[in-house]
Amino acid sequence: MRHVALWGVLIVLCAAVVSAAESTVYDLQQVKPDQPNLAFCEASWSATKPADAGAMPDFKGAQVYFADMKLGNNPPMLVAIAWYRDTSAANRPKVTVRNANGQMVQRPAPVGYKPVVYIDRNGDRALADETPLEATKQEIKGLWRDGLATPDITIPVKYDLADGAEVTHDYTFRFVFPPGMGATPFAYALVETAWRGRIVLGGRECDLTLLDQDVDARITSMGEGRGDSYKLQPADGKPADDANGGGQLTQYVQWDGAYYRLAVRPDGAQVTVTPYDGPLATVVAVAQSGKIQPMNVSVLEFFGQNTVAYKAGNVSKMTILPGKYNVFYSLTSREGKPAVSGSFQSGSEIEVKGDETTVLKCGGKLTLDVQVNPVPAPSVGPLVPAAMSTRPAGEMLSVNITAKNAEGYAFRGNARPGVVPARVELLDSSGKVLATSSAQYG
Ligand SMILES: [Ca+2]
Ligand SMILES: [Ca+2]
Repeated sequence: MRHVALWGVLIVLCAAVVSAAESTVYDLQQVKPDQPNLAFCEASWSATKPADAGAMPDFKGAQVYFADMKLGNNPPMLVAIAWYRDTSAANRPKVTVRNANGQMVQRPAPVGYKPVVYIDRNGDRALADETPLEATKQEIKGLWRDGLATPDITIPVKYDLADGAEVTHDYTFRFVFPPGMGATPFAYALVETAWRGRIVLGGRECDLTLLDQDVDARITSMGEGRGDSYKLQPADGKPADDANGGGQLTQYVQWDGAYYRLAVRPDGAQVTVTPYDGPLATVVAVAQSGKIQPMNVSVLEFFGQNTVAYKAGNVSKMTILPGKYNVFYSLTSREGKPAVSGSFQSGSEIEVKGDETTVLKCGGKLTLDVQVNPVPAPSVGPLVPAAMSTRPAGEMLSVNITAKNAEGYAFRGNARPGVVPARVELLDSSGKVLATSSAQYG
């Protein structure tokens, strides 16, 4: 009996040692992103000055929006963007619009704006004492030639870590204003601070980069909030099998077909990697459908709160973490003739369970729901050319075609050269065809 008891203790000890050894902590370093990291500033912008704000500059009739930006554990930092109208031709941004003949042409926006940013760097809630940061024309390679941007802004950011320690990092970003952007109650930033380090996943070295996508100077994954983003690049340059090389940061990432938990310290300077060894769910993908057979599932992608799983090639089977997912998949003809392809996404979440097999039927007969609605006059937004804002409401129509198969998967769009398509025509009251569109499905 003594022996049995001793074995029990030894087994428990060994198990504790093994699972502790599985987690590896890596330090990451601050770097500048390789490509522009355009981020949407999640702060709430309001035209109302906060009640506790101190002395303000003379904004001279500009449209002003205020926000309290929260960076790391810093106290909220008061920021104002003052939009000054600017009608001088030289400063009006060029926008690309469609002319009456349907050609895309460049012309100056009707009104330009000169945004000026004020940041309460000394934390006294006053902006009159701060140096204004004027946005000037800047080409941002990979994004645009003609937008506006402030100079770089570097703010020391404090973090209270879970172990009681406190660290401070410099956080650098620029407010950026895409071409043609009008006075808007929101802001984009180009975040110049990223975190990078070499980690080992399944015996392979790769470089992990973490990017702040909501301009709060914290790195969080989906489930903890909106989710920042990551990139994984193998050090040997050989792409991994069945991996997400990047995207929205989730608790678990897929690499060479296995899953790893990435626990990122909120300041981004450290990550703990733990291989996932719990139960997996099996998904069998069956391409079934109508007139054109046989079909292959060529891409299968699962989007969940905890992970995103991806597989390309001839996908007939996949193992993924248990959970709820939206599914995206592509079908192609097995023989390649006629060239057939289609991309689809699930209309609702599916749930897959550990140690169980779920059969996913991709394809099937479709039912169509066609909705035509007048498009309201677009507001002048960052991605809507300013010249389009002069269109009256009702001049444009939107046509939404939703198609679902018997399994509830929604049709998104496809292309199939060589086959007579189903055709959708949009007619006015006199029967004149205003527009046509085609949709096909096999
Ligand atoms: Ca101040
Ligand atoms: Ca963030």
